[in-house]
Amino acid sequence: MGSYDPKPEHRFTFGLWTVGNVGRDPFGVEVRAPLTPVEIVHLLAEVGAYGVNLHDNDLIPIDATPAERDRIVADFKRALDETGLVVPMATTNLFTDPAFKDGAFTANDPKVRAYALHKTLRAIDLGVELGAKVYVFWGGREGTETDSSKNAADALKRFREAINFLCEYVRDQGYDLKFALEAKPNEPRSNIYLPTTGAMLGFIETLDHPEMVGVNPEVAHEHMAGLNFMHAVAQAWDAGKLFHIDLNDQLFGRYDQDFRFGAEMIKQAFYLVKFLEDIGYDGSRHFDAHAYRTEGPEGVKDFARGCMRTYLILKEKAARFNQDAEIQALLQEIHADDGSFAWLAGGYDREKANRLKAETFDRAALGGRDLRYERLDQLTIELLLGAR
Ligand code: GCO
Ligand code: MN
Ligand code: MN
Repeated sequence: MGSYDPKPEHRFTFGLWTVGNVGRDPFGVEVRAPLTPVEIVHLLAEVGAYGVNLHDNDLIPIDATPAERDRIVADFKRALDETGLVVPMATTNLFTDPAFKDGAFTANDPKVRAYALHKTLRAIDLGVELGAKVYVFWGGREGTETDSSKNAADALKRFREAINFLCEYVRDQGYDLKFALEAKPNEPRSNIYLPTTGAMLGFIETLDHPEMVGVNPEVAHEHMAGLNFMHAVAQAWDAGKLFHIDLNDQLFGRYDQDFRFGAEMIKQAFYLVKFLEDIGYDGSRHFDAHAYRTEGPEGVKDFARGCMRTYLILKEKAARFNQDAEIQALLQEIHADDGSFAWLAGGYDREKANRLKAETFDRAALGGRDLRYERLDQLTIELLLGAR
């Protein structure tokens, strides 16, 4: 058994807004005292994180003067130097201020759209100044309650124009920065545009610089839509677009929970970690979650340590799965191939099509094969439960 101690090479990161969450919800006020960004950096260093991510306004209040901004950034950089923490990702808060109540890049008011671009240009500068290499776009309010208010195709066009503009800005500045689009189906809007990672992947191909833009899939967001998160991640990886990932947990059909990674759907979390480790994903493992509202300062640390520890335990389980003789023998049997159709590989040609049409298939034999997936799944469960 491993030590499960987080190390920099594990690339565990947290947002300022995650461990800094004060426990406000639609029904209740804050239950925890706010921490300053500098305090959060020290907390994350204490629990063993590698990096800290931020929205512009997690660090700099929206109404700060230029002098206040410079002092805050200097203090923050000093805390990073003292602790060795890095800032791999940055993003823009385009959802808290009432100016964004109808969205940001897709808002009906052109002045709001211009303000959203203005705010994002400045936030990109800040992110780059702090060393970020990935810039996330989560369109929390890019949507509708009533579809009478906005044409959905116009909204997509506006969103595309904004991302194109920002890509050109990054190129013009010579920044080493990639964009990662984060989908969410609802909350805080009733309907958010581009609601799933798959939708984002389709949208990216319509941009002027698709090579600069990937996705930031989040466990909770795909679960809110009742989808298999690992499958979404696999599609993003297959497309070369897995630029970042938001880890947390969420039951299907509930409110936006943002629970500790692996807190609820442990089997799904296992397949996800196994996938990321098997493919050698080398980006941040970012926890976009927060402690239960019942917790105080110690509970917040329990939460943060728990996210990383569960990831590492599941990583060890994935290695055991890959080494388990019985599981591997079953998989070999399941994936057995007598090579009789090897000639079909390598794409289409007319001769292959004709040969295939002339083949006869023993459907009874195909359907009669026992697949042993029950046994395989039970072995997986026993491995997860520590019984093997
Ligand atoms: C949410 C989102 C956000 C974003 C964050 C970074 O459900 O609120 O997951 O936490 O990830 O704004 O873009
Ligand atoms: Mn979320
Ligand atoms: Mn997120």
